[in-house]
Amino acid sequence: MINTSKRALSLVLAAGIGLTATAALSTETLQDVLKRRNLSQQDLLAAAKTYVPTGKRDEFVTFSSGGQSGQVIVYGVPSMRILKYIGVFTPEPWQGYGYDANSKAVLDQGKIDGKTITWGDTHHPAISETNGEYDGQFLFINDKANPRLAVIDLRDFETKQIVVNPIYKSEHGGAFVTTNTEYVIEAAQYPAPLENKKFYPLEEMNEKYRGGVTYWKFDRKEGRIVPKDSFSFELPPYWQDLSDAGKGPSEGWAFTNSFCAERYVGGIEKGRPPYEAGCSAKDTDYLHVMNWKKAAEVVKAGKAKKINGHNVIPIDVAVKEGLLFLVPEPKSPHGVDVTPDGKYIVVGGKLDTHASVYSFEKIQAAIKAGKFESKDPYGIPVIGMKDALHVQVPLGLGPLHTQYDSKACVAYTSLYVDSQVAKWDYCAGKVLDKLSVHYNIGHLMTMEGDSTKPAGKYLVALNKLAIDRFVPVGPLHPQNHQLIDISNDKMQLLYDMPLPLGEPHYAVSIAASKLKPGVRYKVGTDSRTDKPHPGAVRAGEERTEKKGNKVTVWGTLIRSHITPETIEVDVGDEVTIHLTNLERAQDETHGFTVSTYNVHASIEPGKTVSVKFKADKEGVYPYYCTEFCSALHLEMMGYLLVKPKGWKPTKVGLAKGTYTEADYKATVKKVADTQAIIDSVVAYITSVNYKDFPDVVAMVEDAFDQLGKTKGLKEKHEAFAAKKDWEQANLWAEQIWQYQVKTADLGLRAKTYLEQNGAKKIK
Ligand code: K7E
Ligand code: CUA
Repeated sequence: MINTSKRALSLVLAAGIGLTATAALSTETLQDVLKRRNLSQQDLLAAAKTYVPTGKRDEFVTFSSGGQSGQVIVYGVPSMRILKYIGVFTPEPWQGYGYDANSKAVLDQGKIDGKTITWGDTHHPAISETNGEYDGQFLFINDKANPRLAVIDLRDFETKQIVVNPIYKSEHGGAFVTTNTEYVIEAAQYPAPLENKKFYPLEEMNEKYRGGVTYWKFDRKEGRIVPKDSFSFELPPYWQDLSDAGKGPSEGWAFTNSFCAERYVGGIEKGRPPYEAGCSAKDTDYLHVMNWKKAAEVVKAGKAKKINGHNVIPIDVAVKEGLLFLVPEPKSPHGVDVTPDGKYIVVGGKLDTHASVYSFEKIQAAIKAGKFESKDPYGIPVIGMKDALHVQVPLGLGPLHTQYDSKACVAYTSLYVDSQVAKWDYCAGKVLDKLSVHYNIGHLMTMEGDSTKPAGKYLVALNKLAIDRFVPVGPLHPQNHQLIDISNDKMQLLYDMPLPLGEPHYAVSIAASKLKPGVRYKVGTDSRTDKPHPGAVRAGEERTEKKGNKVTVWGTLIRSHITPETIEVDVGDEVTIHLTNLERAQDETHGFTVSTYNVHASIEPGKTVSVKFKADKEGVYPYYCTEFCSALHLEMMGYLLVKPKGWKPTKVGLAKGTYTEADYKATVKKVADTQAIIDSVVAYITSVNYKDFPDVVAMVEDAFDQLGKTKGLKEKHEAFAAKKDWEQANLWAEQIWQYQVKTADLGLRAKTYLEQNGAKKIK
């Protein structure tokens, strides 16, 4: 114990002296390194474009779908350094997601027909927008396998809500937001009956199976989707795919492409050609053009019907009200992407070599003139392709998704079959450049490339296959995100980043300066509801109560102890432990687990979290803090004692340690010496303009908080010393030193920060 303490103090002191890196200066030149590592000038150029020096930060933050992991992956551009995995549809132990009661409540919103689903197939993240620009407030992401949509708050990067689509069985085309995030758009993929659990045979595909597009109403103030104010279009079974909302002149409208407008039903087992043949036989499918603003009014006017309690606009109502039109699009298309100015809609024809650029103006003119070439079998007016097209541009094989540059009229389209990115001009209709990627690119993404103000600079190719790009790790390869420089006329491939967590279909990037996440919660916050947690307590209010077989603990965490340190229950009790992290310093997270009870919580500064379990096994179970939070982190623990039925104590009093007066005096001296260090640090901090540095102010507050806890302890150890109880005297003095160490630790951190950030002397 004493040795550990000494080491802790020397650590603290070392930090104070401010040990600088004094490694011998390298005598190697840049040329030497290029030679030794077999790098070319071109490599060096690429490295210079991606390298973010130690201590510096990325210019953009990317939110990538985590594919089958059901999570979101956050990384920086251009460094491609992974910053976080956000637990969304799948439990994530580090964050306690699915292992504490509060986050479980979020995952439980995603139950379907009462069934817990612990994974998701995430495809498309979307950042909330204001006037068509990314505002950095919220992130949405879909689950294709189980038709669900999640809301992540970018104030703390936590999942707050999961909504289940009430009428679909799959959901590929989400999430896409309208220009002011009034709605989050989500399209079905595989047609199915819209009524829950209704069975119809495949022979009734055309009559009873339906597709659709859902508009989830988003309440920005609450930061939650409002299911009762949301609605869907009932659509023919055309396998609706991706969507994009109009902007500028096309605001109020949205576009959803589709494939398998053939409505084909495969049946290899019956000797019928498979879906792949029957779904791609015809030359065109349908782009769906929808007036969502007017649709919302139609729903308000009570013209929607309810299916499974959800507002659905029947096809005939949508046609009658002029909400829905079709335009042919070639051929088994995939992406649909509105240009930043909102004038054009670009569709990639997977099996066609062209990108088709539709003109919103022409579409509107045809609608106004009532100029339709036909009606589809469901009575939806079809606008002639020629009447809607601005231009078709031959790009290459397998065009899929399109993203935009900050330069006017410049677009980038992924060519899946060619494994290339095509840079082209959608106004003039010509190809500008092509770059090979590795291999089979799906989506691609430019910085803020979905918004009305793309930032250009970088493009990420989200490739489907990695094949030989990385050190082999078995038959399952990582995914490959390739970073490309698009700031010049010619694109340059810069960097390969393996992503080993699932297949991220799509990603979105935002300027890092637009994100303003907090570093601490208001003390006692349930981060999943953003409301005060009923189980929160302040220091000194900790308690344990037992009512019948229910034991509730109101506890706290602060460096380096958990209060309480003992929890006694009877076997079979239902245990709820509420824990509040009382820290205010940045990054002082504590974790909490109880041996073998499968609970875990991550409790960041200010947060309150509950864990619940049934103490169904008698015995002794240590609980402890799982984040290395301080020098005495390993001591941050306690015991859960699960007593057998009818147990009676057999021994009174805990074993005594052996301490002498000399031990006590040594500790008292140590306390005095440490106080001198603290005083010198305080003298430094208060001699400079520390109040101009909010991070330092928080550290200083926390430091004084820690020091404040020593109040009364001096009297306490002196009283025990007077009674010659050297153990209690020594340990209470030692406890003062514990608080001092934490104070000194914070103080020195503040001092270093001030020195490195140019604090100025004040008079
Ligand atoms: Cu093209 Cu799901 Cu957007 Cu995969 S999707 S690539
Ligand atoms: Cu708290 Cu480790």
